[in-house]
Amino acid sequence: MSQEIITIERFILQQERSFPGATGEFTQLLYDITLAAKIISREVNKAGLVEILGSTGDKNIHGETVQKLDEFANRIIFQSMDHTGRLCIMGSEESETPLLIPDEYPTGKYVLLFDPLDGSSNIDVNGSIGSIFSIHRKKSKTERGDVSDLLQKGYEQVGAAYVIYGSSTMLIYTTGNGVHGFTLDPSVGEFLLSHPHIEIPKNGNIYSVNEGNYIYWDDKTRAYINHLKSEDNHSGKPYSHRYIGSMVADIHRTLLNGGIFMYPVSYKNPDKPSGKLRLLYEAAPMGFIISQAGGYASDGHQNILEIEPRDIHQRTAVFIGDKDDVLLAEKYISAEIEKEGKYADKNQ
Ligand code: AHM
Ligand code: MG
Repeated sequence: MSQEIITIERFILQQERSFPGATGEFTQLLYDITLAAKIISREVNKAGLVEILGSTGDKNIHGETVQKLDEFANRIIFQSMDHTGRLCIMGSEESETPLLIPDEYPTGKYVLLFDPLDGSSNIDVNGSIGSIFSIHRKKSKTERGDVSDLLQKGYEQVGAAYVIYGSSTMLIYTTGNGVHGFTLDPSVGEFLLSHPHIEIPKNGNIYSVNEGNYIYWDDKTRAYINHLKSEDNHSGKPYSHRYIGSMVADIHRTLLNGGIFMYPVSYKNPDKPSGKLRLLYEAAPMGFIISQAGGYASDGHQNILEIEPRDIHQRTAVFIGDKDDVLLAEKYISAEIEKEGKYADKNQ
């Protein structure tokens, strides 16, 4: 007997039924995200045809001005959500200031933060890219929301999702009740359940980091990464290294194969050491998803979901993946290993 086909709509509705008080608004919000994802996926798949259809700023064969894909994705997500009455405010990695719901539309009780097209430097080489979404409840008392609605801790998320535009387009989401994955069947234009109840495998031995930044890391970060590359780690053999340079794709692999993804603090500018990834649009939603799959997300010192955001574009260091790997990273970064006298690293 062939496997039952479950569309994302059916799955989300089934999940909603397990919450007796649910109004359906949240379900609709998730569904709005899937619609935006399908439209972006269609455009991303055309990116290789740029020679034929025209590059950014050009007029294409239809006489339309071709947009940068990240600007296009930003606009599509905003326009898919602004009029629905489900959101009170939005925030995007691409927009410096909060995105307000236009006056002519009603507002609702949810808040959406998103990175419309992450890893966009991969577009020109046909590499995988993604979109990331984080959903909170409205906190402020004002009708149209304010920045306090955006500045919520990762723990307060009620949902998070990412879409990977890879060899297939997949959507992975959590509402705090496990992590589920859907693959877009382009022939019917539907996301179909392909990965129910994803759990990050234990003891994967892959590490993912931009090692070109080695000279900008501190000794603790180097010591941890050297440990993974040594035979002293739990697996008894060096971890394999994989790095796409697209957070969604690197974390997607980590979710399915285990191991750890990192973007540590850089001391390139020693007066202003900094992580690269954005807390609200990247680290917190991916951290929520990985935690729901049995993994853990840290900035090297504390759970990413516990960080109190101060700025909507705040950056953070990221260590995310298998719980044991990330906890060990925390031990190195917080210098506990050093204190235990285990810091000497023969590979350094
Ligand atoms: P972006 O939001 O400008 O696309 O940058 C975020 C991306 C992540 O997807 C990826 O993990 C990281 O930047 C790669 O950075 P680097 O090229 O420094 O390794
Ligand atoms: Mg990004």
